[in-house]
Amino acid sequence: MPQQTIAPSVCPFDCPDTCSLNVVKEGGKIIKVSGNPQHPVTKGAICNKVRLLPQRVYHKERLLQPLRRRGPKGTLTFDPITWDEAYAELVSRFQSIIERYGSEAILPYSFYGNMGVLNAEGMDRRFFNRLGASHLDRTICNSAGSEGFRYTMGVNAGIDPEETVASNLIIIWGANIIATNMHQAIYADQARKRGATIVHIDVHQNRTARWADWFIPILPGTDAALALGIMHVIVTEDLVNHPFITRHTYGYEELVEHVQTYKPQYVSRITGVPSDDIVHLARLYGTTSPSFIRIGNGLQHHDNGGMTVRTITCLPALTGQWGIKGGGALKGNAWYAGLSLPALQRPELHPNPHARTINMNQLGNALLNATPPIKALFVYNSNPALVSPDQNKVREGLMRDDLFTVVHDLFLTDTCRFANIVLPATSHFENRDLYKSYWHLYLQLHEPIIEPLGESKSNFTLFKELALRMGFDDACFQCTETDMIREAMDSDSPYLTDVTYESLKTRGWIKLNLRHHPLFPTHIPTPSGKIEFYSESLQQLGWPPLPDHTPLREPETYPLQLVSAPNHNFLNSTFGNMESLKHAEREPFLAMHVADAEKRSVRSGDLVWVWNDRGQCCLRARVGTNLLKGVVVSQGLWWDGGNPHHQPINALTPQRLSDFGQGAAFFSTRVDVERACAETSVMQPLTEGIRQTE
Ligand SMILES: Nc1nc2c(c(=O)[nH]1)N[C@H]1C(S)=C(S)[C@@H](COP(=O)(O)OP(=O)(O)OC[C@H]3O[C@@H](n4cnc5c(=O)[nH]c(N)nc54)[C@H](O)[C@@H]3O)O[C@H]1N2
Ligand SMILES: Nc1nc2c(c(=O)[nH]1)N[C@H]1C(S)=C(S)[C@@H](COP(=O)(O)OP(=O)(O)OC[C@H]3O[C@@H](n4cnc5c(=O)[nH]c(N)nc54)[C@H](O)[C@@H]3O)O[C@H]1N2
Ligand code: SF4
Ligand SMILES: [Mo]
Repeated sequence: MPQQTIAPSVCPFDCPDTCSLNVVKEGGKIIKVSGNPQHPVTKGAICNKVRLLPQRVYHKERLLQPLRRRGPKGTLTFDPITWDEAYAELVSRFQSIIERYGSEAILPYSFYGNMGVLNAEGMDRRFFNRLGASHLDRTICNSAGSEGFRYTMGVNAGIDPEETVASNLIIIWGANIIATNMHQAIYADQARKRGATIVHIDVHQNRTARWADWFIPILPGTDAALALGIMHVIVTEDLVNHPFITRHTYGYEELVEHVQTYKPQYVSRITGVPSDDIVHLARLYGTTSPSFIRIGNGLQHHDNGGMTVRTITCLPALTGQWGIKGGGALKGNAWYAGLSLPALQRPELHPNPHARTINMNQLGNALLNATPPIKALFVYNSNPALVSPDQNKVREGLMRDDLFTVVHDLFLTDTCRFANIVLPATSHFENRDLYKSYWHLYLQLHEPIIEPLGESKSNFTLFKELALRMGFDDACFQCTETDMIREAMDSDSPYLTDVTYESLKTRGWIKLNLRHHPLFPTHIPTPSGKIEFYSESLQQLGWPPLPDHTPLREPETYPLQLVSAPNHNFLNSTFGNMESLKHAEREPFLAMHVADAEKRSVRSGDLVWVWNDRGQCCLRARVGTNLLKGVVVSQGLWWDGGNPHHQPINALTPQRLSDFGQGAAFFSTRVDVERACAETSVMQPLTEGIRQTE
């Protein structure tokens, strides 16, 4: 029997849990991936999709060599080329674009398809800074809510999730954690065994709703009103913690005055939540300690997402939760890692301090209308032809013949259909990297487990080699991965004291040291040094200084509100090409309320067109009562593989930006729905669409 070895690894995907993995190798190949039982958070449990990683790494469609476009854009007609040829073409195209249009005509487009610090935000940033490219504002995911949280707490950082086993009330608010943060659900289950109650507030009765003790369905974009209604009851019934408020908060008197109008009946009309439920929830929250709110990303993919998160973030202070084990809130914890971004990314290499910034949520407009025009787009760690809003604009832009597009990925994604050059990327198993989590508090080191497959290269290697080919002789392009990890860790963050590269290398992971500098509730980094119910910073910017509810901005031309959430078995669009996981999700669907379906003669199982001015999409109706009237929900970013009859779900979503943080407003979309004729087939990739040559 061939010898088996086990190597430690880290899950690289854009998921809060950042699990520690055990990888079994046999004959030099990875044959099994499981959760590391030793890791304090992972404790041996991982999701199904990552257990299937061996299938993804050795997938027959994995890209193994560079490709150059032969046929028209929109098709997957490519010829293989060598890396030398690919580099030569990139260098000559970039140089001639810079000569004719200036370096800002080149735009990187990336996100966190791989969360490794070096491969997601390291050597690439150095390269594009040195090149003088346009900056990309990477705001597609969490920027609105992070900024909202900051206005209340001074920083976007919450409690240690390991402590939530001690909570007696857990509110999962706008997060589908059974799918998107499974270890938070495991902690909540442990708390529940001790008697804790789990409440889930969402627009859709999804897996998390079915697992929770109490599911509260709500109309999209109205959660700030619900939070203000809870405050109204808590204040009126004097369930507040006065000593805490006096010592640690700013603006309580103004808040009390402000929430007078948010009476349960008024809030009920806005939110669709019955007033009895509002009162019950408020009393539960007002009388249970420690209580914990897990603030999800669903809340902030709205026009009013920043203010919504700011408003919810005010709740724990009212009952004095901060500082009690298991009390408080958590939206994201990436801030604690405190890595040195300037050392990693070297912003001073950029020749133009005033270079323009393009918001990634407005890629469509940028490709079509930016002046001076974007002439080259370099995509890596992302799949904009599925994930960016207003897809028809994005794709019209990507179809431009005068746009030179390079895509670096492991697979021929939908974005590759628009590429001039496609470059093969390694999987994270083939890389050395450093991982932080945006939820738990462990830094983890990753050593390569297998050699790069075929001719694939990591982002780190690609951008380092490309820099040398461009003639960039700066020392920072000579460094090794280990050098770069050390540079990133060389920071004065109090949470990194005692965390050295050597200690990480010996142990594999290290917990950030929160005890060295506890924030809550005594070191709140707001301007007032207190938790701010009243924010003068917001006032100076022309926003309401107090937490507030504002209606969504999408004109009411179309009657239904569409929320296009992620699904359980994909990770954004990653894994959308794996048959077993597609099979588990069955097909793209649209959940709709019976009343809305009856009005349109739609029955469960019918195909429906979902449309608005931006586009149209064909989905399978699932009719029921698991969401409120007037709301429709889809799940997953499905590959469309160039099927000319169908558009992806993001064909419907707007390029509008959220109130704070210039974030995406995916879920503030309005649509109408109509039964499709029987011959229409639901969006499914054409199988030939994912072959290398047609
Ligand atoms: N399995 C899986 N895991 C993932 C991902 C994935 O695609 N699949 N994606 C990863 C990424 S990048 C992220 S950002 C996170 C996201 O994970 P979460 O933080 O869970 O956020 P979302 O899944 O975007 O949305 C959460 C929920 O918000 C609900 N929602 C939408 N609008 C509203 C609203 O106005 N009010 C309320 N109360 N609820 C609303 C949606 O129905 C959805 O169930 O998950 C990560 N993990
Ligand atoms: N309608 C709607 N749209 C959404 C969302 C939603 O909920 N609804 N969610 C939004 C959110 S929160 C996010 S974060 C974005 C996510 O959007 P993206 O960041 O684009 O995420 P993915 O779709 O997973 O695409 C990541 C790509 O990176 C590739 N990749 C993985 N590792 C590497 C590597 O090491 N090197 C290179 N070069 N490539 C690699 C993967 O193969 C994959 O094709 O989508 C957003 N879009
Ligand atoms: S995707 Fe999330 S839950 Fe699954 S293994 Fe990775 S970090 Fe863990
Ligand atoms: Mo995200």
